[in-house]
Amino acid sequence: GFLENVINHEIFYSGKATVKFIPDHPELFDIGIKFDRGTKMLSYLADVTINGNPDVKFVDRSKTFVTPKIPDYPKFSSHPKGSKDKLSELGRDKFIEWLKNEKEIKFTDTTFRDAHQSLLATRFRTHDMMKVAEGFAKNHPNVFSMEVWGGATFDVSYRFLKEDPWERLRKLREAIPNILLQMLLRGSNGVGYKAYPDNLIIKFIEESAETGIDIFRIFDSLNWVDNMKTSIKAVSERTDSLAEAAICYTGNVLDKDSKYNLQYYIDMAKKLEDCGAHLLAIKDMAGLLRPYAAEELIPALKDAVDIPIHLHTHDTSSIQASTYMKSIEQGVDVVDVALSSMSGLTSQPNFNSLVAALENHEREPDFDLESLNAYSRYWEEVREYYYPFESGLKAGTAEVYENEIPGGQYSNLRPQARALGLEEKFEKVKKNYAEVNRMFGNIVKVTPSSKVVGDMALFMTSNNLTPEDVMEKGSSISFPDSVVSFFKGELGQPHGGFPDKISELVLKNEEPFHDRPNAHLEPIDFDNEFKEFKKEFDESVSFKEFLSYKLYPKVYKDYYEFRDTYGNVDYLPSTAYFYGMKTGEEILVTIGRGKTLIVTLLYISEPDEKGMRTVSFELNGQSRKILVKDND
Ligand code: 3PY
Ligand code: ZN
Repeated sequence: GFLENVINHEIFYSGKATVKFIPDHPELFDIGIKFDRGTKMLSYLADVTINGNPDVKFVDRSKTFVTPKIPDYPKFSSHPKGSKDKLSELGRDKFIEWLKNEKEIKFTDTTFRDAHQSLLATRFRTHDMMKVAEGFAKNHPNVFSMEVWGGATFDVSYRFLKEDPWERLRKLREAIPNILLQMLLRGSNGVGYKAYPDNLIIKFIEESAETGIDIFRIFDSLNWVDNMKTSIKAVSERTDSLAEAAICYTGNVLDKDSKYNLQYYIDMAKKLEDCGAHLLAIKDMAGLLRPYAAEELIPALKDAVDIPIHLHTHDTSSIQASTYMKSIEQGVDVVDVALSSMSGLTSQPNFNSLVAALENHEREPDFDLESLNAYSRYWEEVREYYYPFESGLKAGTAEVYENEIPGGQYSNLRPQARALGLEEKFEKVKKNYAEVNRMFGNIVKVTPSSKVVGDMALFMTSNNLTPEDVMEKGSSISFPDSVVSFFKGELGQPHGGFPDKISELVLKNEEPFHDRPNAHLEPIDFDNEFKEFKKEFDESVSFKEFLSYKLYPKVYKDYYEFRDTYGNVDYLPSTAYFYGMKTGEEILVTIGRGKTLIVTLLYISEPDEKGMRTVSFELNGQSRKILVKDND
């Protein structure tokens, strides 16, 4: 309001304001005044320096950071040709033929998506990716694809990083024009945790392809193919991108009594091929595909379908590199890996080490290991910025065969447990996770079905409930929302159906449905709703942002308000974004081509009687002062 306009006004703060200051400056009365970019940015820096970033629950004051070294690359020469060029040249069908005929094993690098989703609760910022994106693409054009988008990155960008994920994709596409960019799409659940109207999913796919996605990895959290068809069809009919349909792997395919046996995977693979998938993915989200199981599964699937096979796993057990070796021997076409320093444990197997392990192998890939190691070192140093988000898992664990917790969920489950005061009972939470899975009929567990199981496990742990308690007293238990929604059929139908008794206990008198959840949702009236959206926000918001709003109304609105107050924080270095600045510290903020701001934090005053502190900066040589309330 008025007072803020006065105190933040340059003239007022420079001490040059005279009695004529207010009458001479009518804009001070414009309480809707939009501060300029610089002031907004300084307001953010002042606020995060004084009050911290609300997303950072613990700050280690003794922590120091080194400046990550960006590997050299040819800045002025064009990108060498890569898989993206190949796809453009050959078109989809011939590209697929080419891939199947390649002897060399292909690698998808997940460093920009699943690796940090699974190790650091999805917190990597675009800023840190952009420093190496172009160089990596130029130095490593042999990468088959880079998984850079989708999964949890979409909402986490808005929610915690205050970044526009579309902008991330646009920038990455620009920096990486030669390598296929890949995203993870949760079928009818889009990049969300529930079903959305079909026409929203279709539009989302179109816009994603237009912004830069070449491969859509599409899965359903219950392996229910009906939930995947709309997406596969949309990719194949409305874009030039590749539809990679995924089978989520669960249990142990060697266990002949399991309902997820070899025949189950063969049948599903055939169905997906019939839907028009260009590639088949085996999505082993918890890292349960054991080496000798892969040795059976891969050739069986190669026999069953004609499309290339792309294998994805998480190294939670620490043995998954051997699963890859077995799979490579059995003719798998592509495997997912992450650069060394972002690999292992709940992330993907180690890219660099696999390259070394395959030296002189008949399927040896062609990578410069020294250069890969340099990129790994970059991420090793950058990873330090994200220390509050480390999962705490220190070594591989065979417990995962019992609890089957997906890698991406693991790094989130502990903070969730902590937030509920259950950190001491984390062992119990994991045990309950397995109990809930049994109670619910042994379902596929991956976002969002994994969230249902996780919510129930946390619920049982905090209420000290055993499975027997739940079965006995269930009629008087009010189950978590996600659990009720699951039993209603809102995520789709699990293989083998819902177990009767627990369904009745959860649903009480509600009727479940058995058809597609999306069939129960009103299609979106894009013309009218987009108009209304612009009215509510402002005329300049894009259609893509409207889609974001339809996927995550509250998250988008919060992000919009944040941006309105603080402007674009993407430009800030991650240290400043998460921890603010130290007195005397200078940072460079590049806000556009050739446009760099130099910001120095000069001093912070003691709080006045109202708790307000004055934070003094120098911005490109000019002194600027920001008043912030100290919330302590
Ligand atoms: C996601 O859906 O975000 C996943 O990574 C599932 O494995
Ligand atoms: Zn994964």
